[in-house]
Amino acid sequence: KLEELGVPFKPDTPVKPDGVERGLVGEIIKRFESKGYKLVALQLMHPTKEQLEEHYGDLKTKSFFPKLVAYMLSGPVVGMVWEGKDAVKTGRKLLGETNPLNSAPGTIRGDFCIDVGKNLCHGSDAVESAQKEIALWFPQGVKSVARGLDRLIYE
Ligand code: FUP
Repeated sequence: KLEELGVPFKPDTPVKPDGVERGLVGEIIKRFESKGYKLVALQLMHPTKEQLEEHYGDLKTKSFFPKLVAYMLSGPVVGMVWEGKDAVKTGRKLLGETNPLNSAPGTIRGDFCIDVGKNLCHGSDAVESAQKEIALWFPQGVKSVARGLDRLIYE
């Protein structure tokens, strides 16, 4: 298991269309780098409707789902995979709460947005979802940099 190997990681589509449009990609990367995480994959992407329906599959029945998909299709996103100690849980702390109005100043959402429907970034909510999301957004695989492990962590 990856966790037993000490390879915790965090993936996804971290920077959403408004973050790219507003020029906040560098700021978001900087916060993860400054905290001490290692960037192991980075890609500007134009997500398809099918990818988004899979990514947000558990939200399909929610009233905001069509708006969410339309927002995510409104421009390119920047997918990233970050690696390091407790990256999933701590990464979500760096992002802030889903609703930016509940996000503390000092978090990405707390500092840069006010609208739940435009909350700048995504972070996987568990290691298991991270693995699924890495497979979805980085089907080519992602190479780990931790502990000199020279291998693909997801193929
Ligand atoms: P998160 O785990 O923080 O990404 O939050 P969710 O999986 O609950 O929601 C995914 C996305 O749906 C959020 F980033 C924003 C959107 N959303 C809304 O637009 N309205 C809501 O009431 C809740 C979520």
